[in-house]
Amino acid sequence: MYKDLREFIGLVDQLGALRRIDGADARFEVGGITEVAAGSPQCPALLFDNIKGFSQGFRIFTNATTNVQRASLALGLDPALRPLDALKAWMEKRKNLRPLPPAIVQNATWRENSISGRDVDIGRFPAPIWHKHDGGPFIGSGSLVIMRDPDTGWINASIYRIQVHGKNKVTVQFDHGGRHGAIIARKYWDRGESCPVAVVHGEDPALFIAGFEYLPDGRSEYEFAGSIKGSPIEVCDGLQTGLPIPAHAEIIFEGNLLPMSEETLPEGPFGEFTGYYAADARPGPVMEVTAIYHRNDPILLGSPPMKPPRFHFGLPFRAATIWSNLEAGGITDVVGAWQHVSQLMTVVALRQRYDGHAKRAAMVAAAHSYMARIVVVVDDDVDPSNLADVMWAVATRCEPSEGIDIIRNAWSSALDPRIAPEDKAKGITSHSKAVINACRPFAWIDKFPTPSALTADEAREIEEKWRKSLT
Ligand SMILES: Cc1cc2nc3c(=O)[nH]c(=O)nc-3n(C[C@H](O)[C@H](O)[C@H](O)COP(=O)(O)O)c2cc1C
Ligand SMILES: [Mn+2]
Repeated sequence: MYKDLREFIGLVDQLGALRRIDGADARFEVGGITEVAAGSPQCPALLFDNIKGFSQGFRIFTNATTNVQRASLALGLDPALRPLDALKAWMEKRKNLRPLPPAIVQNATWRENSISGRDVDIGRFPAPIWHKHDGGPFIGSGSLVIMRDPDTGWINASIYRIQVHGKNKVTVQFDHGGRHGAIIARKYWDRGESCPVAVVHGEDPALFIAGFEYLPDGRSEYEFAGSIKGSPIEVCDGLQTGLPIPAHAEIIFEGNLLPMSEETLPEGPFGEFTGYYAADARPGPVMEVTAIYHRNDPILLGSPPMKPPRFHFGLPFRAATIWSNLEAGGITDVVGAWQHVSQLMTVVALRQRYDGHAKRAAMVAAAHSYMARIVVVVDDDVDPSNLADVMWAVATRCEPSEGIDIIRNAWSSALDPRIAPEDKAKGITSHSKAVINACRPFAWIDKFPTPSALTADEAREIEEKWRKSLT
């Protein structure tokens, strides 16, 4: 398995999935090229160099894990797996992961260059303005924020976006007060102290994935990433904060997150994963950067949110969690789960065994579908990862007057573009979910017209046998 981001980029190149882009402008162009590439059928990963106005070698890597192949690669799975098989493999692997603590090492590659005090200048690094109405450059779009709980010593390492506000100031954005980073920072602030923090840019892709996972309080993303890789993440203490920092990461900021009662700066707006700007600029917590370290020719891992279906991860990781939840809840015969529209639509496929089986699964899936207004259940002959197949089932097996239920006041967020401004102002962040039963009606399942197309297995057999003629 890859050791760090550089080795991962090497593997992507070997797969023929890397494109090198020279001379792009960090203002809109890096973001624009990333968006176009992410929406193209090949969906290549991109390595930007000679970025306008920045030193040669100061690079940005985007679309790291935006398709199934590279998301699988990052998880240590066979990149040739088909979408649903890859998600199933991840679901099974994730179930058996045991936390693997990081290993402390004495030397970090980011020590190659150290800058501190007055010499700190974030402006040397190519922070893109990703979309045209963004409030400024965001150096952290897929970067990790490291903090230590002052009571327990627990290390949290998650992804929160980082906006640049000057030579030595950035803001860190917590979507809500329940984010682990927000909980930890508040503990320091309530004592009238600043919160020591490190921002890790250009991290190992396993850490990028771990930083997105919902882990329980007290569990470290480092341990999760180590277990994905089957070997501990190597960390080295930050010189100023003493925080453990991944030794092979590319660029590190160390500093303090100031109490919001002391200072805030306008954070955002920032184009979101829904494909909209959810909010205007709001006061955000400020990190004073006291030291920067970086590898020679550093690479920033950029992961801007983009209009769906483009998403940070080509495998819908949260659908894997829903699939596990269904199994853990005793719902048998689930053959697949998937999310489309960048998590805004959930699909479960199952082999119906009894009346009510499909709705039982749908309700569990709906309960766990963050921000998704649409939840669909399909029979086991439908591939939930194939949106055309899913819509075929919806259009031919669901009688809307019988098969659609509305669940009100369900889980969404302040990022939801369809919550009315007056309601948002009142703090309303819930929405309704349409649960669509697109399974054949159980009562007359045997009389339902027989599908005319090949089964998935039959289609695969034909593909194997006739591959040469077909490609
Ligand atoms: C590329 C990317 C960017 C993200 N940006 C933010 C962000 O700016 N703010 C935020 O609160 N969550 C953001 N998230 C989601 C969190 O990283 C995710 O929910 C994580 O589980 C939170 O970790 P925590 O439970 O340790 O707080 C982002 C996720 C990804 C993959
Ligand atoms: Mn966490």
